[in-house]
Formats: sequence, C-alpha cells, structure tokens
Amino acid sequence: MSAARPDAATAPPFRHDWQRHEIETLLTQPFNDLLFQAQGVHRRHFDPNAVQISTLLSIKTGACPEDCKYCPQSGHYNTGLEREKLMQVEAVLEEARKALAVGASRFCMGAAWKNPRARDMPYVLEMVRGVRAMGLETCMTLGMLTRDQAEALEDAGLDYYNHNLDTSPEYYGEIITTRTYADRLETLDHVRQAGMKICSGGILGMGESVNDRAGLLQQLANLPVHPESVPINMLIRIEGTPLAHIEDLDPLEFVRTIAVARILMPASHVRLAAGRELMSDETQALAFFAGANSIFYGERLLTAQNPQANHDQRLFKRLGLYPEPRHDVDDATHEAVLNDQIRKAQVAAMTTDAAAH
Ligand code: SAM
Ligand code: DTB
Ligand code: SF4
Repeated sequence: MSAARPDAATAPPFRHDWQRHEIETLLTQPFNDLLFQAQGVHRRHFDPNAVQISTLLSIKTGACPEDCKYCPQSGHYNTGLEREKLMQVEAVLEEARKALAVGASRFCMGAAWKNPRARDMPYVLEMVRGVRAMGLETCMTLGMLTRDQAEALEDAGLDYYNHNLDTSPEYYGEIITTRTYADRLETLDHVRQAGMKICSGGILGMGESVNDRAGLLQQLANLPVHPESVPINMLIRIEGTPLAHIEDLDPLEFVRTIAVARILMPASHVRLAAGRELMSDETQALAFFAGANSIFYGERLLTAQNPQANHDQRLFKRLGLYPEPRHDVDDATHEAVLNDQIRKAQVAAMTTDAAAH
C-alpha cells in the first residue's frame, strides 16, 4: 500500500458508481469549498507533504501510426521531431541509474507504438528486469497490449502500466480516430487481470468542456478498482499538431480537476503530470494543496521539456515538500534497504543542487 495513514481506516468506502452530474457539481462548487474538501480527503489517506517522484524516458520515439491530435510523436503531423528506433537495453539501464541517483523512486519507459510487436517484447522485458533489479519501481507505456503481453510484462516484474483515457468518451473521437475508447478500456482490463497496477489519466486544455472533464473522471473512478496512479496532464501545445493553437486553459480549472480526482479516488496517487513547465509555482502549489502527490522529475518528459531539476528542488524547499519513499516492497528488510538507498540519493541530490543556488 502507498503512504496510507491510519485514519484512512475510518474513511468512507470508495465509490465506483459516480454519476456525471455529481462530478460536475463537485467541479463547479466554490473554489475554497472544493479545495478544503479535497485537502481533507488527501490528509486521511496520505502524508500531505510527501510527493512521489517518477522519471520518464522515451525508449522509442516518433513515427507513431496513431493520430492523437495533441501528440508530437504522431506520424500524422509534421512536428520536426526526429524519430528514433527502440533503444538498446544497456542504454536504458544507464538512464535508469541516473534517475535513481537523482532521487526518482519510479522509472517510466514510454514507446510511440500503437502496440508492441512480438519481436520487441524480449527487449522490453529485459529492460523491466534490469530496472527493477536496481530497486526502482517500473512503469511502461507501450500502447495497446494483448492479455499475453500484459502477463509477460507482469512476470518480468513490471509494477505499473500507463494507458490514458485522455478525455471523456464523447470528446474522444474529436482527438483520436485511429483507436476507440473501448480499445483503451480493453487494455486497462488486460493490465488489471494480469495483476499489474494501473496508471491512467488524461489531458486537460484540449478544448473539452467541464462536462467532458467530469466524463473523464467518471470513467476513471468507476473502473472496478481505482487506478493506483492518475496522471493529469495539461496540454503542451506542440507546433505542427492540430491542437497547436488551441486556447489556454484557466489554471484554476486545472486545479479544480485535480481536486475532484482526489475526492473521487482518495487513495490513488494523483500526478501533476505534463505541462508544469508553463505553470507558475503558485499554480503548482495549489495543485499540491488540491491533492496532487506525484510529479515527473527531470528536465525532459518523453520529448517535451519539464522544469529544470534545480527549479523543482527550490519549489519543494519553499513548500516544505519531500520525496515519498516507496512502500510496496513485500519484504520489510528489502524495503528498508531500498528506502535508505533512495533517501540517501535524494538527500545528496537535493543538497548538492540547493548549495549551488
Ligand atoms: N503510445 C502510448 C500511448 O499513447 O498510450 C504511450 C506514449 S503517449 C505519449 C503517453 C501519454 O502522453 C498520452 O496518453 C497523453 O496523455 C500524454 N501526452 C502526449 N502528448 C502530450 C502533450 N502534448 N501534452 C500533454 N500530454 C501529452
Ligand atoms: C502521462 O500521462 N504523461 C506522460 C506519461 N504519462 C507517459 C507523458 C507526457 C508526454 C508529454 C509530451 C512529450 O514529452 O512528448
Ligand atoms: Fe502514439 Fe501515444 Fe502519441 Fe498517440 S499519444 S500518437 S499513441 S505516442
């Protein structure tokens, strides 16, 4: 279990029957009422000042056959991105070592695929084994999976599979035409049946309505088990994609959505995911208050920029936040050793950079 707190035991049971209108009511209530409620839920389930840290690596970049209108990696749009084939296993492990050294507890590997091919799987499985052996949690996002592929990943030790629903079922067809919402749900089902944890969320700022945001959260919260990790991305507008010039989303609408995700999925890690680079520190502080407790750390997401590490270190210092240690290792001694290693690496990274500023 994640950083669960003792008072979680007295919290009401989790719901999986949310109605769209109930979620819209939550999203549109006065901001202070919403944030107060969300922070209360957050404190019942988590240490309010601990933030889980993930680092991302693109293991196969660009030329994706899907037409996701937001994505720099879709082969349907000319975004000037240079395509790169699947990385060598050793090169991926080298990046994972760097992530561990700067204090990440989870390493997420992403590939611009519609789905992995059979011949890619041995390499991908080797990456999972190697990263896990370092004591990092493992996460992958490779597109659609068959049941067999999900089981093979689970056997190799993959902890999380990321597969986002992105938006409401009604708005989905405006954003992606090369796969359906049902395809997405099917992969999530394969991941869950195989015994892995689910990381699933969406993107805001794609021209969707409040009702669409409610629809996305409804789909996520009404899954048979809440996704353990819920990334909420702010659209990064990429020149060359159809959404390059879409209107800005009000940052307070973004914060509201984080708060409602926290209320609907009380024990899930809600990630303040892509788009932090263009957010003010104050918006991020509000998002943490609203219940976000996970970030991507490091200067690059998959292909787009993320805040500089030293900027995040200063922000954590200003807000009194600290990285959350991992909690899901079965054996207590192993967990203590890993947490000690991670904590030392985190403290070393934080103090070195803080001293330089
Ligand atoms: N191809 C796989 C898939 O789509 O599942 C994995 C990689 S894909 C890049 C992972 C997620 O990144 C997408 O589901 C989307 O939510 C997010 N993403 C992609 N481009 C983005 C952008 N420009 N701004 C914000 N989020 C983005
Ligand atoms: C998620 O929800 N956001 C991450 C991760 N899951 C794989 C990806 C964000 C990608 C942003 C655009 C880019 O870096 O190419
Ligand atoms: Fe391909 Fe994933 Fe980008 Fe869609 S979001 S174009 S599936 S890499």
